[in-house]
Parts: sequence; C-alpha cells; structure tokens
Amino acid sequence: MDIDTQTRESFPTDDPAVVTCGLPYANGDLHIGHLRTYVGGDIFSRALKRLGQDTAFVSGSDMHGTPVAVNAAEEGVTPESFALRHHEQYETTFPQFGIEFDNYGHTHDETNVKMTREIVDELIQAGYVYEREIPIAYDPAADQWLPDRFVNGTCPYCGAQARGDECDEGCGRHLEPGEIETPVSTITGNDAEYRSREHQFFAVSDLQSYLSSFLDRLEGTTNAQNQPREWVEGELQDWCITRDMDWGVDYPDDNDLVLYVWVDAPIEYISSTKQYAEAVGTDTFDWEAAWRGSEESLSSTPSIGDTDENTLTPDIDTGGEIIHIIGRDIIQHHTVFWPAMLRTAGYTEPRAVMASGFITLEGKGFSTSRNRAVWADEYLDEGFHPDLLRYYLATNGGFQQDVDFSWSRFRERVNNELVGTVGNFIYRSLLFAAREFDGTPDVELSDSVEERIETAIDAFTAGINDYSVRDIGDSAVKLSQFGNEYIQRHEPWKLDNDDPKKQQVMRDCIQIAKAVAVLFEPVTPAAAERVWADLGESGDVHTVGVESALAAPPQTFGEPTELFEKIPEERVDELTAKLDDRVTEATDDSNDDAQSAGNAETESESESETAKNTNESRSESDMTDIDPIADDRIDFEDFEELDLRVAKIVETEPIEDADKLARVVVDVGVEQRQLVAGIRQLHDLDDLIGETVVIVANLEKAEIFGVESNGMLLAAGADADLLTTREDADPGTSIQ
Ligand code: B3M
Ligand code: ZN
Repeated sequence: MDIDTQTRESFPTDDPAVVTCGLPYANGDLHIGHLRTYVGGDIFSRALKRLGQDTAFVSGSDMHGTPVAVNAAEEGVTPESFALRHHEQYETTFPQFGIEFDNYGHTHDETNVKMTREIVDELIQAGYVYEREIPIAYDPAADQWLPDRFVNGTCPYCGAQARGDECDEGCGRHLEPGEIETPVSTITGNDAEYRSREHQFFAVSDLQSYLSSFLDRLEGTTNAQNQPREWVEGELQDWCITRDMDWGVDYPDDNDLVLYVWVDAPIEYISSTKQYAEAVGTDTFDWEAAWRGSEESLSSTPSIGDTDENTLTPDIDTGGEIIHIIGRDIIQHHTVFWPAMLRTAGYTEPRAVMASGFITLEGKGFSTSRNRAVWADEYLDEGFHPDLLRYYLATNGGFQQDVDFSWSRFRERVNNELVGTVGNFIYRSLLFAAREFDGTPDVELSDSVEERIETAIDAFTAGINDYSVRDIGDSAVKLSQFGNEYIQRHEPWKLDNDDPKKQQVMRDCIQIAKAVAVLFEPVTPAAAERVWADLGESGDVHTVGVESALAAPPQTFGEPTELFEKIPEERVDELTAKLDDRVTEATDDSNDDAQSAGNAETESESESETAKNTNESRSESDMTDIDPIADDRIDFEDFEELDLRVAKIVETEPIEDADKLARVVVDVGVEQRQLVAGIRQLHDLDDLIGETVVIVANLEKAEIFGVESNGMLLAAGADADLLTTREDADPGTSIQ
C-alpha cells in the first residue's frame, strides 16, 4: 500500500495509546493559562478510555535546562532543589483540577536518565551523532559559557529580540547555539563574545525525506501538520544536542557537557509510560508494545550508511497510538527533532500532535512577573469548582484557536451553558422522575431517543477522531439541549402518572441524563460522578464505556442535588477589581517570564500588545449589545448587485508593517484572487490554507499598505469569524 495514501484506523484501535502533555518546566507557579493543554490532554485521554481504547495518560516535570537553572540561580538555590519543589507542587495541583495522569514523573528521575542514555547511545551507534566546532557565546567577566537563556540577542531570521535557543517574540524558530546575533549575557548584562568550542550534533538533515513523509502521515491539529513543512522541506539543519552546563543528563564520556534539555525532556514521555506499566504491570499496560511495537519493526532502525534510510517505509501499524498534546510554541520540537530521534533509535513515531493556541487574560497576555494571572490555587481558593474551568478552557474555541479568559465570559458560559442547559436538564428530569415515579418508569426507551443518543455517541467519537476537544464536550451539551426541548415539548407535568406518555417521556429523559453523564465525564468528571450517584448507578462513571449511555438506568433513586451553581454578577466585579488592583500593585516588571509549560501563553511585552489589540475589540463586543437591525430596507436589485462567491484560501502571508493585515490568495474557480484582510491577529494564518470562505467578488479594487486587494473576505464580528459554507460548494459558486 502506498504509505502516503494509507490512513490510520479510527479510534478505538486494538493497539495501546499513549496520550502525553508537554512537560511543564519546574520553575514557577501554575496559573489557569498553563492548564489549557493539561485539561485538553486529560479530556482527550478520558474520552479515548470511554471509547474503550487502552490508554496511558502521562507527563512529568521538565527539571533541566536553562529555564530552571536561570530561575534557581536568581533564588540562590541549587537547580535540583528548586526544580523538585516545583515538581511536588505540580503533582498536587494537577489532580485538584481533575487532571489525572496515569503517571507523572520528572526528567531527573532514574528511569528517565537511564532511558535518555540508552536512546542517545542508539543515536550514536546508528552513526547519527558527530562532533563539530561552533561559536558559543561566552561571558568573559563571569568567565562562563552562555547556553540558551543565559544569552539574549537578535534573531538572525526575523530580527526580533530573542533569547538563546528560541525566537520567542518573533518568528518562533528554534535557534541553534551561535546563531543569535549581538549576544548579551543575562548574567552580567555585558556583551558576550563568541568562542569556538566542540559540540555534539544529531544529523537531523539526513532524515529529511523520512520527516517529510512523517508529516504526510501526521494527524492532529492543522497547525502542527503545516508549520513544520517549511523547516523540513527547507534547509533542514543538524541539531546541537549538548550544552556547557552542569545541570542536566551528562553526555556520555564527557564531563563538561550535558545533553540539551530538549533531548531528555520528550524521552520522559517514554519513561513515564514505562513507570506506569511497571506500577500496574505490563499485562495491564504494555509500554513496549506502545513505544516499540513488534520485534520486526525494530530491525528497520536506519543506520547512516544505508542508502535507503530515508525511504524505508515504516510499518505504521506497529507500535501504539502516540498522541502529543502541546502548546503551539513547541511544534518544531515535536514534529522535527523528536520524530527524528524516535526514528533513529527505533521507537514508534507520533500518530498525532495537537497544538493549542495562545491564551490571554481579559484581553492581554498573562504575565507571571506582573502578577497578571489567575493562579491555579487562587481559582480554587475562590471556591470555584474545577469542572467549570475545565469546561471553559476546553470549549471556548477550537483547540488551536487563541482563547481569552475573562471573569465575565466565564460567568456567562457557566450560567448559560452549564447551569442553564446541562445542569437544568439533568436536575429537572431527575427531580421530577424521583418525585413522580421514585426513579425510572418501567417502560422501554423510545426509538427516536435511542437514535438521538446514538447520534451523540457518534459526535463524541468523531470529536476524538478529529482531535477536537471542543466537539467532544459539545456532544453532551447538545444532547442536554435536546433533552430540554424534549421535556418542554411533551410537558409531562401536565399528565397523570398512569398516562403511558408521561412514563415514556420520563423514561427517555432519564436515559438522556445518563447519556449526558457518560459523554460529559471527560470534560466535567466530578459532575458526572454526582449524576451517577444521584441515579443510583453502581460502578464507576470514570471507567464505563460509551455504550453504557444506552444501558437502562436504575429503577429507583431519590431526589438529586443541583449540579452547578450560578455565579452572581457581583462576583465578576469583585474578581475583576481584585485582578486589576494586583496588577497595579505589582512593581516587579522584570522580564522573568517564568515558564511556558508547553502551553502557549502570551507573556512578553510585544505579545501582550498583540493580544491587547485583538482582544480589546473582543471585550468591547462582549459588553455592548448587538447592533440594532437597520430600519432602512434595500430592494432585491440592490442585493443582486453584490457578486458573492464561494472561494478557497490557497495562500496567506502577513503584510509587513501592518499588524492586523494579511495578504490572502483565494481560488474562485475561474481564477485566483489576491485580497487584503484584517485577520492576522485573529487566526493562525497557516491554519487557514484550504478553508472555504465567502468573498464579495465585485468590490472595487483597493490598495492597502501597498498591496492590491481585489475583493473582500466576509467575516462575522470582532473575532473575524470567517463565513463558510455548510456543505462543500465548489470555489466560484455564486451565493444567492
Ligand atoms: N518544558 C516547556 C516549553 O518549552 C517544555 C516542554 C517540554 S515537552 C517535552 O513550553
Ligand atoms: Zn525570529
């Protein structure tokens, strides 16, 4: 079979799955922005388990590297004690938000140090590691080499201010040692100088065609599939895998060098799975079947002399289903370096990478240094249930879309959706059934409701196969909406208890409530547990399969408790004021950006500004009422003058010097058109390729920022929600 056209079997498969979350650097407190990818990972793993997929959900703390070393040095403690303290804190915090890793280890533990050594040895033995002399930044005053975050300077690719190993405020590229221009030491603030030094390199460039075919196979979010293309298909560089530091995993036979943190960090995904398997027994979870597959697949490990090392067709059906859930700032590490290592060392390649968008707080970037954050502990201390935040983070936008957190939006979604839709339906149904029938009436489930529940199960399953956390959550909310309409339409409270119609309606409603509990368990696990108990169900809602959504509920149960509580408006005012006061009070405006924890968050000044521009209009639109509909009417001829067409986006590019604008090329069937659209800060431009949109094709041409705009892209509201078609109308189709 041609590998490029081979599609993977849908979930659930017979192979073990490993769902991982990017490892948080053990270097600061967690705030709710950090939780986005962990909540997403937890939901995805729970959903897979509900589907019957054998799944391990693992992560760990990232203990090494300069992000930890720099912060520990500032505090005047050893990196080890500093990192361990934060590791212990994360171990406690995650479960408080219902984020239940099957194993949560750390990169400095024995399992990971050993596993890292083994894998690095494999890379060396395969002939993929070589030594090269390169310039390394050095601080003569401190008499010290300056790896990664110990040096700042200018990005050679985009000219933005960048730190040693990443262009965090500009193009987002990983930077190799020696690449940063005009280097400045973060230890003394002096200019650094470049000195020559031998380092070890991993020959990633030799795996170019493998990586290119890997990207063809990769599933997950489109940002993770598309962004790495230019890196892999452009001039792929080899990767320096050693650093001049004491803190880290030693490079074999060299006392001065440790491995770059990005070598041992992803290996923790394997180590953590191994620890889980060792704790529960390999009969329960076979970590080697997941990460190494069958013996035969191991023999396909390439070695550098192989003429066909790049074209070897890996049998993608061996090994398990590896799914990485990360922030979008670390896509390159997970789609280039990491699969290159796995491939060379003979481990299973990732099946999917899901990369989340940025998160802002009331329209601006989170800033740990400015105390512009809602801290994880603080959220809980305010008395909010973790399920509420889980729901908000998971369903407030697509996973790869940027999400803004504001207390007012939080209240709105909790009150309208969790209380008004889900909680309301479940409570009213259970209460009425308990009062009228002491439980579930003894009749068969109606066919139409059975079908509606099956549709919800299908939507839940499709959400998993589309890697859409939001769709997973929506399946239960939509089912609750249906339930509310159903009970309202049939008005069972107007009927007598011996009326078969009343019995039928309540039998159906209780089944719907039970199905909602099963399908909503991944998003709101504690609430699902409550419904389960209220229904008098035996067994554990956290281990049942989706099919139990259709199993008959118990015949007797008592009155339920309310599931979610409304948040009063005063709470929003109070919490917003508290946040504002704290930001004003925070005098520390140093640039310690703490951690990014694998969760893209906007932290730096320039990013905050970007986020601000984007979201100011967003919060305005939240506050103002919807515009009144115009009284003046246009006649049909006026409308007909508009030539509205379906189009497909084929190319996008930011417009220089215009923060908000992008050049967009669309296919309108008969030709390609260039448009200028104000969508740059609201969408990930790469993600838009292939999207179906609607344009005004006969708008007069305009020149915007020196670029010709030949038509107009239609979008809704301040969020520039792009208009699209429901089915798949071809480009060029007229809209009437
Ligand atoms: N510790 C956090 C980050 O760069 C980093 C993730 C490692 S995942 C293997 O966002
Ligand atoms: Zn850059």
